[in-house]
Amino acid sequence: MERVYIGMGSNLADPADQLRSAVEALTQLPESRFVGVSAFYQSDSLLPGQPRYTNAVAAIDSSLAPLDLLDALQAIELDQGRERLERWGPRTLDLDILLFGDRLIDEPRLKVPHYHMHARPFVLYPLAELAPASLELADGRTLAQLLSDCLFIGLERIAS
Ligand code: A4P
Ligand code: MG
Repeated sequence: MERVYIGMGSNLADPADQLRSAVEALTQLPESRFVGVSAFYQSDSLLPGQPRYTNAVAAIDSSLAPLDLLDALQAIELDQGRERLERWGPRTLDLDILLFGDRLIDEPRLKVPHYHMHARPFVLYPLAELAPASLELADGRTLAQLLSDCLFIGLERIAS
């Protein structure tokens, strides 16, 4: 079993409800044990002209192979009505594998750690609720250092 952190985001069709359904689906994953979920956080989209996002991070322990987990997460996205009309478009549900144990994965379909996670407050703050502050994420920088480096702009913590 390896500890896996999953980033969740939604900005369509009642985002908080989408995240709650996603959490329910994560508890049903094969060969995996659900560990926990952060609070939900709201913030403006990085791309202008889109509704605000609700984001959270979940932790699971899993013995699935990384690509099998990716398949399972994409099935959950589709199940919750995700349509890939345009890259970076608004979405009912986005599930990203942030970290998979301490693996570095560089495959066409899967890059881990997830790119840009180390600079995104809507990933780092919820992650910090679940992971140790001493966790090393990028070029030797810890979660604690990355949090103090990232700009905290308009991130609103809401009940989950
Ligand atoms: N893929 C590669 N690595 C991974 C990974 N670690 N986890 C591949 C999951 N998937 C991974 O993803 C495209 C492909 O990435 C997948 O087929 C998979 O094989 P996608 O979910 O279809 O595309 P996307 O989400 O539109 O692209 P991307 O690059 O994930 O978008 P971002 O960077 O997540 O940007 N603002 C706020 N406040 N909160 C947000 O969550 N999200 C975005 C989307 C923009 N602005 C936002 C937020
Ligand atoms: Mg994605």
